[in-house]
Amino acid sequence: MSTTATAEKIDHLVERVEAYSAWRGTLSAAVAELRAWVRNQDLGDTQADQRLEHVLNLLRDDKLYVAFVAEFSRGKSELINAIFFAHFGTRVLPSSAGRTTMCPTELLHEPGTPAALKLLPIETRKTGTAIAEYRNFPEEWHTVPLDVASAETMAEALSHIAEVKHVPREEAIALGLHVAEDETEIGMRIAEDGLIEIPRWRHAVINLPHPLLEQGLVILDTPGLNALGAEPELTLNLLPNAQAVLYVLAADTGVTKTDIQVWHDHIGSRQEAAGRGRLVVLNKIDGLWDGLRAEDEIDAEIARQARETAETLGVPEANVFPVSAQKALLGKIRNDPALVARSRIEALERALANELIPARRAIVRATLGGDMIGIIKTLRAILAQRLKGVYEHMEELSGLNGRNMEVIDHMMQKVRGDKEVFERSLQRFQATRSVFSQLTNALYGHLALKSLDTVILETRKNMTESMTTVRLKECMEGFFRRTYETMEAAARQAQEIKLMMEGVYRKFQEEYGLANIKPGGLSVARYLREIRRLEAKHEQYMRGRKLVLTEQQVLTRRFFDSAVSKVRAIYKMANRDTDQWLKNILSPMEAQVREHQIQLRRRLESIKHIHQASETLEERLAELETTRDTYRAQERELEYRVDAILQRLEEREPAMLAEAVAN
Ligand SMILES: Nc1nc2c(ncn2[C@@H]2O[C@H](COP(=O)(O)OP(=O)(O)OP(=O)(O)O)[C@@H](O)[C@H]2O)c(=O)[nH]1
Ligand SMILES: [Mg+2]
Repeated sequence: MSTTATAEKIDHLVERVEAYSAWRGTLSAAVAELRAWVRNQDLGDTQADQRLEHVLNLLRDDKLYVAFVAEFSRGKSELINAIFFAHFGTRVLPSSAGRTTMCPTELLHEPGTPAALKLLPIETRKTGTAIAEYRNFPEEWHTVPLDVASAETMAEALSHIAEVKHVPREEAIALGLHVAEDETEIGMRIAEDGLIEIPRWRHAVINLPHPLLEQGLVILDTPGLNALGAEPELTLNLLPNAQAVLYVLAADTGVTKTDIQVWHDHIGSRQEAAGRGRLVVLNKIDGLWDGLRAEDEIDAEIARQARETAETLGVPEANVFPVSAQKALLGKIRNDPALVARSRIEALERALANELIPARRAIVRATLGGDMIGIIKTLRAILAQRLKGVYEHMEELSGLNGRNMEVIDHMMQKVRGDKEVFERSLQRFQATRSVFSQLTNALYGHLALKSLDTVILETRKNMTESMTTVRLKECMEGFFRRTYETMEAAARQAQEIKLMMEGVYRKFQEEYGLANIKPGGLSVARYLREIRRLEAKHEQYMRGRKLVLTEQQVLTRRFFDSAVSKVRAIYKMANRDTDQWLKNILSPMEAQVREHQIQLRRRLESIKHIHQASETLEERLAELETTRDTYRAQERELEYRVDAILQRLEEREPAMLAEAVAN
């Protein structure tokens, strides 16, 4: 990239994303080292190892999502070109008057795979399978190779995103697309040939080597309202998960009725809109540069429009960014800093970086922090227990000094006795394990996908048979209610498991002085929140609506494509989290029990040796001292490594720090 003032500013976003991934990189290097060290020192168990691997996977798969949402022709694609792809020296994503982008388009980089455009045919909507699932089936996608060296051929290849096709009305309905009856209505349009114009593709993925995408940035371009409303996965999945959503308006059209509708459907309530990561872009301000008005008049006009936009949408004025995407692109391509400055794109780019990166760091910090602390606690407990064992044994042996054989004999009896007692309580522990597995079976029973599928089938049957909108609503409500109920039942069951395990832990602690570990709980709050959000979305959609029969069919379809498949995904997630939770709840116990057993055996061994006079007391004590020193060194090293990871995790972003100092 060039070193002009413009390019430096463009690099600002690149640099911040790079700094973020460098942070993530060192973090994962430190975790990987810890893992290797733990293995090497024979410190952890397979559980600790798996948990560390889990942390590493989280770090590796970490992504930053930025989505662009607007009514058609507001300049989303142009804005993406200007912010991210100006260095290609041309317009990469198709952008033109009228509807252009016809399907949601993700721009990302998959390491080790050639640049390509992948397109999922619109017909796949008939299968009721979510886009997310199709990602695992490459053969379902139409693939067009991309030649990144040639901007022209690339732009040509990408023009597929704008493709449409004409189909009979029944076909459009069968695809679950809503057909607009007249100009005022939102939906697929009737083309000149009397057929319905629909998008040719359901979803597009552009795999591209690019400095930002390589660092894990994913950009989501969406089509304007009509095509957008058709794909529930966007509303329910892709947009809510985005760290930043840029909502684009155009200065020449102002805030229209359909703009407002997009805002409500996809950005949602005022509360959500005022929250983090939601930026409003007032595009096409170059339309005001008419060459007649003075510069300060133009600025005043832009300021007025920005203020009004903020008022209309109920967002702080500071969240509204007037820009000219087209002039920004042009200025960057021509290397014209004055034009870039006038386009005001830089303020938006800075805001984007500010929304994106600190938020992402916070998420990584929160998810990882919890995991790491759990792992560290287990490792600390193991070490503490080993040390305790050594000290006790040393004390025991020191007590033997100068004693006669009889005393040693007695001592051996005692250790044998201890071992037997412990083994008996292990049997008791095994017995509790069978209770434990009964309880966990019940827990899995609540969360079983099979039972959910039965509910889904029933709901589908009832919805298909229902004749009225009211009845349809009842079916939907019933579905959500049943999912809440099972989630709540699962939570109760998990609580019971937790209480039982607490009892077991307490007992082992009291009787054998094992570390006092308090198992964490399994929270279903997250799933409930997600399901509630889904229900709210559907309620909002249904509010006050009376549907004719064909619309009811479309709605039923939509409901199954979106809400139901999302609920299923939530259940899957709950099952995975439960697996993890159950492992975590048992593993410290198992690790400690194993340690304790090993120590008892060691004690017995060394007393036996002294008894048989095959080793002197002094030799044995010296050996124990060495072992003690090793454990202490391990303890120090563990703390040192853990500190390094936790400190890294807590680190603030350099750019934010610089900004805080400057202000
Ligand atoms: N004057 C001016 N025109 C712009 C600007 N940004 C975009 N345009 C034009 O507006 C038209 C629509 O831009 P797109 O980028 O295709 O808009 P979009 O929001 O992606 O639209 P869809 O893909 O149809 O949803 C194109 O002709 C652009 O050249 C701008 O800042 N100023
Ligand atoms: Mg577009």
